[in-house]
Formats: sequence, structure tokens, C-alpha cells
Amino acid sequence: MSETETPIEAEGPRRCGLVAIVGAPNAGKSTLVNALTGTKVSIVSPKPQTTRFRIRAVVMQGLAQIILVDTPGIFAPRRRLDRAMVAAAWGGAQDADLAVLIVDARAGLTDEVRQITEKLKKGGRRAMLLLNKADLVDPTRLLPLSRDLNEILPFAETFMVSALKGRGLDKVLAVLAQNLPEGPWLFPEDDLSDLPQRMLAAEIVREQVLRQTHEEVPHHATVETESWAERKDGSARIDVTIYVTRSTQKAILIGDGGAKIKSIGQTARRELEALLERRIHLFVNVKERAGWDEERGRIRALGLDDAG
Ligand SMILES: Nc1nc2c(ncn2[C@@H]2O[C@H](COP(=O)(O)OP(=O)(O)OP(=O)(O)O)[C@@H](O)[C@H]2O)c(=O)[nH]1
Ligand SMILES: [Mg+2]
Repeated sequence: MSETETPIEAEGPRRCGLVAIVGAPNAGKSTLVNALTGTKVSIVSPKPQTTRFRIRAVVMQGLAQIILVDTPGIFAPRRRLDRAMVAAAWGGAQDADLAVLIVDARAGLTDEVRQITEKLKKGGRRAMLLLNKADLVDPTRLLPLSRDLNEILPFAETFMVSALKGRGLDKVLAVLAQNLPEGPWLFPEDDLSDLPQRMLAAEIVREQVLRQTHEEVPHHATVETESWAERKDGSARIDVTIYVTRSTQKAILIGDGGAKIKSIGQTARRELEALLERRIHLFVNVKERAGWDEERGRIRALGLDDAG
């Protein structure tokens, strides 16, 4: 190398930091994390309380490694499961270098959002505001919303984006990168997510439960991968169990002549094959297990700490 050539390292310092994405349920946190990483690391559904545990995703932006942490939505918890989810969300904000509060612009400044913003302020963590779903509202509504929220907590930055349409996200990445502390990267550049494959399989099945069933079923279902067997032909056999709390929920999940569970299994299998780029044989079981959402073991199986 000649003396005049600049090594890449000299272009600036390496940066690395944790950015927690927090907000009310259904604000679009997981959609945002998927859009920023350009891949599916976290499941998304139209129903609130889709994400149950923290998921880390790594995005490289120039010399900065942005470690995004998707968190469960923050709401008033009732069940043991809900308490553990909300605790995981606040824990994510506490551990982070930067918290991004994401607000559904169409829903606006709800009581829930106000409470989260006030608590975020008390935590004293550096915070940025991201008004999401800008595609659903008249642009004139964004500025007043931003002003009201910035009155409660003066945010270091306010973004207005559509995570779904991918609008405004380049700026988000650029600003996040600039605001991370200098330091070495914590993860290999291609280490996209910390979700183990067994968890991924369970999550993809749960996403279909959320999308294909309604009312009380989605929030009373949990999915666990029971076994994962590699086959000689390069495919894998995955056995998962969906636990529900009542026999009526089990009947809905199975559907007439098994039609519903078949449809859930088929869609999940296709999705898994695309994500893992291999053939998958997926076997889905449904079991009734009253009170699993109050059970320590089931909650720990989700990777949640259960202090309560
Ligand atoms: N129109 C529109 N819809 C969006 C946008 N971002 C997310 N959504 C939709 O909002 C719903 C909730 O999205 P999620 O990403 O699952 O929301 P979340 O905040 O992770 O929800 P929880 O995990 O339940 O807390 C889904 O139906 C998304 O498609 C957006 O920018 N525009
Ligand atoms: Mg989510």
C-alpha cells in the first residue's frame, strides 16, 4: 500500500451500539426492524401483542454496527405471560444506548403512548421518536403529533416514516449510525439475528395462528418446537406443538375436518422453506393445557425471564 492510500479504518471510527425499539402493541416495531434489516427477523401480524420476547438484529451501516432490539409492545399487563413480556420490553430500553419510541401516527397520542413516553423520560435514556404508518394519515397530522410528544419528552430526533412502505428509512439508519458510541463491533457482520432456528420455526407457526384465527385464540396460544431432525436428503423434519388453554380453542385451531390446522401448517412450512432455503417437513400438533400462560416453565421456554 502506498503512503497516500487511506486504509478504510481511517475513514472514521467504528461505532457500535444497542438501539431498543419500544412502543405500544401494534405500532409497527417488528415491521420496522424487518424493514431496517431487509429480512424477516421478527413475526408481524395485524393483532396486538404479536412479539413476545426481545429479538436482536444486526444492521451494518458503513462503519457502524447497529444492534436493533425488537421488543414486545408495552401495555397494562394482567397475566404472568404479559408481565414478563412488558418487563422484557422495558429491560430492552434500559440496556440500550438509544431508545426509539415508535408511535402509530393514525392512533396518535393515546393514554398508553403518553404513559410510555413519560416512563421513558423518567428512565433518562437518550430517546428518538419515530412516527410510523405515515402512509395512513394526512401529512398535516404529523407535525402536531410530533410537537405534542416532544413536549412530554424532548426527543433527540423525530422521524416520520412508513415502515410498511419503506419510506423514510434511509435517514433513520443514517441518524442511528451517527449517534452510536465509538467502539468495536460486538457481532460478526453476517450475524443477522439471535433467534435460534427452533424458535424461528415456532414463531413462524405462531404467526399463522395469529393471522388465521381470531378473538381469544391468538393470545391463548403458544408454540414450541418439540423436535428437529435432519434428514439424509438435506431436508429437515420439524415437530411443533401449539398449546392452547381451552378445548374450544383447540377445536377452532383444528377446524372442520382439520382444515384450519392444515392451512396453518402449509403456510408456515412454505414460509420456513423460503427463510431457511431448504425443504421442510412440518408436523403441527395441538394440545390443550389450561393455564400455560401462568406457568413459569412455558414462559421460560419463550426465553423470557420470569421474576413474578
Ligand atoms: N399501513 C401501515 N401499516 C403498518 C406499518 N407498519 C406496520 N404496519 C402494520 O401494523 C400491524 C402491526 O405491525 P407489527 O410490526 O406486528 O407491530 P408491533 O409493534 O411489532 O406489534 P407487537 O409485537 O404486537 O407489539 C401489521 O398489520 C403491520 O403490517 C406502516 O408503516 N403502515
Ligand atoms: Mg412486534
